[in-house]
This record gives sequence, structure tokens and C-alpha cells, in this order.
Amino acid sequence: MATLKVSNIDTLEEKPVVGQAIPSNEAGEDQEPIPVIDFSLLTSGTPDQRLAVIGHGIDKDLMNDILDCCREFFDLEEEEKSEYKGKHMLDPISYGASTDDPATAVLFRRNYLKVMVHPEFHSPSKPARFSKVLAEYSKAIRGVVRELLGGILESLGLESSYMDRAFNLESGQMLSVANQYPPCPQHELAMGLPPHTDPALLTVLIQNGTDGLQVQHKGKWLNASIVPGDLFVNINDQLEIFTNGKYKSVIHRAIVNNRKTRLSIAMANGPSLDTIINPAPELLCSVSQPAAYAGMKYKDYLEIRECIRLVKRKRV
Ligand SMILES: O=C(O)CCC(=O)C(=O)O
Repeated sequence: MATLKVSNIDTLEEKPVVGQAIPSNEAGEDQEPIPVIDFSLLTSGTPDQRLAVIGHGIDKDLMNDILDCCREFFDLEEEEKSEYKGKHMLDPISYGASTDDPATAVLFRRNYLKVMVHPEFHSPSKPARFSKVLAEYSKAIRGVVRELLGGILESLGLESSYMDRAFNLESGQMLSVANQYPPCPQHELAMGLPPHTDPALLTVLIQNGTDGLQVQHKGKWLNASIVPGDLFVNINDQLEIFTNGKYKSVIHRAIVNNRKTRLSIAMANGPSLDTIINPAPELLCSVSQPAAYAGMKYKDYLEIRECIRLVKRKRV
């Protein structure tokens, strides 16, 4: 049975600074293991084992199929992919490459394909089976995410059904992000993705068997070793806001290597774009637990984040 890994984010405190100098690619020597969560226990209602889980139930063939489809997409001729070159963050399909960051002199080695798969489903037309596989995989991940969110809400003493009211998941925004990191001869000078948090609620990531994801924990970078068939789940910004900081958004980055191409697929699951996410009133107390975050429409949050990113890149 496959396991699902959830990074332990309780003690993460810093927020990412886009454009900051990228520290060494090496993780700390005293690498702590990433906690493995037993999925079936998380959702079985056993209160003292809420974070324990196994058996996310997604077919391994389906996971391999979606990885293959993304690889085949990246292998297409450049002119076949160029019709998807995105211009705006909310474009339904956007293909491109990360550009080197003049603010930090860091070289980036990453191609990406971002596809909105919910509430409206989109897909590139090539390879031919991409649309079918992506639809099936997105549906399966949505099921896992609902279960996980339900378990997280229950761990806070809230009903799992709260999520539909709070997040409007029926029209929730789901973005599939495929990342291709080609090998880089001078990998110690290059980066796949700089340190960042994800803006949504939960991100579920798989990869092709080559590691490269690192999560920040107590100020150190931990290698996230992801076994094929595992799902790697990160807590995102909207969940940190909703839980008033009880769950913290995970700071993570992707490094590159000089041997093999790495492929990862991150499925980012957010509320609907017009949902305002506030700290849940049930988790607040005006004296001991005041709201630490102001509510904001998810769409506005995404746009402000993008503006800050662009401004920081221009300020060199
Ligand atoms: O490729 C990875 O491991 C990280 C991907 C990621 O952080 C992202 O797509 O936001």
C-alpha cells in the first residue's frame, strides 16, 4: 500500500522572501526524516491518531500515466508547445520556463506546464490521452484532498462538512503544475524553484523517482525523499489563514542535479476564487487567540502575491 507523507510544519516560522539569496543546495547533515502519515487513520475518526494515515487509494498506474503524459508533453517540439505560452497567472493553460533571477544572480533550470483543472477543466490537446488521464487524476486527487481537509478540520474540533461552507470547494480552484528540471552540469549554481509557500489550501505532489524537493524545518532544508506511489502533501497559505496559524504553510524549494531529469506534478487545491478566507471564528478568542490574519478574497490574494513577485524581480 502506498503511503502519504505530510511534512511537519508546526515550527516553521519564516515567510519566504522572493528574491532572497539562495542558500546552498545541500541539506543539513542532521537530516530529520519527513513524517509519514497513515491516511486511513487520519480519516477514520480516531482522535489521538489524527495525523496517521495509509492507502490513499490512487491507482499507481494512473500516477505513472499522468507522469508519462507530462513527460511526453515536454518532449514535444517547441512550436507545438508554444501555443500554450502563458501571459497571465490565471491563464487556463500556461507553458514556459523559469527565467534567471537578476535580483539574486541565481540560474533557474525549470520548464513548467500549468493547467486549470477545476472548476472548469482544461487540458493541452497533446499527447492525445493527456486530457483523459488528467481528468481522472484530478478527480482522484480531489477525493484525497477532501478527506485530508476533513481530517484536518476535525483535528481542530470543527465538523468536516465545514469545508464546503468555508472553502466553497465545489467551485474550488485546482491547478495542476508539472515541473521539469533538466540535469544541469553546474547544479550547485542553479536552482529549480526558489523558496516559496503555495497560496492554496493543500498541494499534493508526485515525482518521477528523482528527488529534489526540500522543505524548511527549524531553519534547515530537509530533503523530501518521495517514493514512487507516495503522495507528498504540503499545507498552503489559505489553510494557515483559516486555522489562524495552527497549521503553518510549508516553505519549500526545488533543487536540480547534474545526472537526471526530474519531473514533479503538484496539484494545488484552493477555495473558489471569490471565497474570502478568514480565520475560523470557532478557533478565535478575543483575549488569548485574536485573529492573526485579515480576510481576503482568494483571487485578490493570488494577484497581490504575483504583483509582489514581479516588483521584487524588477527592483535590481
Ligand atoms: O518540484 C517540486 O518538488 C516542487 C514544486 C513546487 O514547489 C511547485 O510547483 O510549487
